Amino acid sequence: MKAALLGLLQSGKSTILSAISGKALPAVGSIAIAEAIVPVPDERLDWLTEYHKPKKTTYATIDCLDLPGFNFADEHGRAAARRLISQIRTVDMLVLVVRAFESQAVPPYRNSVNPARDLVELRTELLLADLELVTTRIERLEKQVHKPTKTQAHDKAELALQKKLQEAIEAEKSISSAIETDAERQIIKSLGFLTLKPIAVAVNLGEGRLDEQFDFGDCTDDSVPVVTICAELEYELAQLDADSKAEFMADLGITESAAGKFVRGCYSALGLISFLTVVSGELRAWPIKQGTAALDAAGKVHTDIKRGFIRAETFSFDDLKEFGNEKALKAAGKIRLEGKDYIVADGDIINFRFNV
Ligand SMILES: Nc1nc2c(ncn2[C@@H]2O[C@H](COP(=O)(O)OP(=O)(O)OP(=O)(O)O)[C@@H](O)[C@H]2O)c(=O)[nH]1
Ligand SMILES: [Mg+2]
Repeated sequence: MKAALLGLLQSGKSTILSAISGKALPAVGSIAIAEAIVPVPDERLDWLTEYHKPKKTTYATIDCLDLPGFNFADEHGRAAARRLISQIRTVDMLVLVVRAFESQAVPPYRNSVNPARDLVELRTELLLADLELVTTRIERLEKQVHKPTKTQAHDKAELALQKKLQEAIEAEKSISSAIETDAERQIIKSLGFLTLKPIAVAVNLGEGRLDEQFDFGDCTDDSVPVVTICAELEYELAQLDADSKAEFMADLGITESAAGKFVRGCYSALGLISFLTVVSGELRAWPIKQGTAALDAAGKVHTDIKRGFIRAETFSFDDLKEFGNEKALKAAGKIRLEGKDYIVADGDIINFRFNV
């Protein structure tokens, strides 16, 4: 799973990513896209590690791209932003980082700190980048459809669809509102429209505003997860050893780590849940889309397991924790044998029975 962190200049993207991934901050003024792996905190895995004492525990991870900040205030900045944007069309989701912190040391974008305005500007620019892509495709397809190529039928279908998308954007509607069928969705899938990607918003609050909720009002819809992070503080906490960090967090009243909040936002935007396995001494969390059937979940673990799927021996983590051990679970009838169509639930611990 790949996410791109993007935002306006100096909103705190690199500080957040460093705090949650442990990777060093990029050099000041860096214009390259950096990459960091964020481990997905999971208290269930922590508990199960104590319980099973596995040889290895593998947490899920999110691969995060840290983009240099966008500056749409001048032409040079706009061109640089467009180039960067064109490089993230294959990511699974976007995390829009907006600045809400005040600081004498960091000059604010457009001369004032205004997270709602910044969010609107970012989303508008993403839409404009998509419009540019639509326009380029239309120009190309209009030339191409007259040629008797193998792809002519497909090209015609795409051209009609792109024109529909163009109309929607020009009427200030979303691209998704103009896509009516799965076939249409399939036609443009590989183009990676940014405004079709799930998004989460991370508000960088600054010190002293811990656990503050942030309300964007009308400028974002309710389905977009908004997480609040005090980037600099989290960055400082990340430099401490585990014990001191826990002590400081308790003193400051921080109940959830920045990584936890960040990942929760991403999982919610993507509609992900996790199931857990213990195979050959390895305890592992597997992220899947909500609504995934057992057979496809098996395929995540190994294609052989999917091919030879017999049954998914399943129980829930919560039940295991409540009953204390698997023997007690079995006695209570809490271990189920599920078939290939069973919809996997968050926190299911699954032992796939298979035969190849
Ligand atoms: N006071 C304060 N300063 C912060 C906070 N977060 C980031 N900063 C400072 O703001 C500046 C920019 O932070 P970065 O994390 O580099 O922001 P960025 O979005 O990656 O910046 P660009 O990649 O240049 O766009 C740095 O000087 C940080 O120390 C915060 O929560 N509080
Ligand atoms: Mg940066």
